[in-house]
Amino acid sequence: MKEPAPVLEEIQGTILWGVNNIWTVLAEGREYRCRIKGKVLKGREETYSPLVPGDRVRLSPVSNLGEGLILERLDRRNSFCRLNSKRGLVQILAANIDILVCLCSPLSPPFRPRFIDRVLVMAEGHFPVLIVCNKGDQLPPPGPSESPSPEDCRRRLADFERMGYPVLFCSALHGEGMDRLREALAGKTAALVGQSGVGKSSLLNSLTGFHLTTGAVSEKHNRGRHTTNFARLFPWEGGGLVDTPGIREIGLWGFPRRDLAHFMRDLKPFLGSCALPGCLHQGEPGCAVRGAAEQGKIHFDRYDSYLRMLGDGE
Ligand SMILES: Nc1nc2c(ncn2[C@@H]2O[C@H](COP(=O)(O)OP(=O)(O)OP(=O)(O)O)[C@@H](O)[C@H]2O)c(=O)[nH]1
Ligand SMILES: [Mg+2]
Ligand SMILES: [Zn+2]
Repeated sequence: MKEPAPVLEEIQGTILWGVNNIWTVLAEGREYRCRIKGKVLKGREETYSPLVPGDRVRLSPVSNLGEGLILERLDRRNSFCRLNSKRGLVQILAANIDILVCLCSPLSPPFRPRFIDRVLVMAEGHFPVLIVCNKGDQLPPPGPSESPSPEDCRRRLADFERMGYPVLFCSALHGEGMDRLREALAGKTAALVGQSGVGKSSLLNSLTGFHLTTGAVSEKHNRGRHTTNFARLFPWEGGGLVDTPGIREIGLWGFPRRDLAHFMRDLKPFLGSCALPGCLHQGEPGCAVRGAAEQGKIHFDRYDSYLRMLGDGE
């Protein structure tokens, strides 16, 4: 008589990455290649993908060969997401993170403070952000400079620091600043986000000694080539690092636009002082936020960034 198949017990694990609906899950010290049971998970239909790196799942091993079936996604503690307004879809890049590393570079690709503004808004109240300026070798030494752009990058990063966001300078290629970064991230689950070409994969390689593919910034357009095409969590130093694909735009999502100013730390101190209740700070009479921007108490670019984000809709 045939013996009944052993019943393998359900276990919990963490999604590392997924391609073509095959998910690699780390559970009890072992990697399982998994499909989703019934191919559907309860969840939001407007997102790109039912699971993302960092998601905790319940799975049932189906063999002793490291294969499994995902039965359920456990509730997320947090997630970093953006609206892809062209496609009208929400892209979640990572879930259950301890810290978000917003990576930028001074020259190639060019420094884009408005990108950072958007990352900070999406993170506010959910998890801390560490701003990392990679390619420090492209920065001239501090002080008067011939080229205004990298100097402006330093100044703007100092502004973010004054708002309470830690800023680190480093070079993934040359190794400067990497010890401090390692110290800041060890033991945590960190997601690295930024435009294509800022050096997310290079930074991960430098921290871990891995050999992820990196791609030269296009000389013609001075932008990255979208070398990394899916997000992946790498366990590291008792925590993990999530490498993500480069993002061109961050559409805001998940809160009413009238609350936007509450997600901008430098605007917040002025919010109670506008003359009109429900002021959206777009030029209403007696607006304390606009007044502060005109007096230089808020960087005018940040105020302008606010107006643009407000114009995103919803
Ligand atoms: N000069 C300089 N170049 C760097 C540094 N770090 C990375 N690069 C280069 O920048 C280019 C882009 O690096 P990647 O690591 O592929 O960038 P990425 O952010 O992962 O890009 P995507 O995967 O496209 O989002 C590569 O040619 C790297 O060698 C650095 O510290 N200094
Ligand atoms: Mg990459
Ligand atoms: Zn106002």
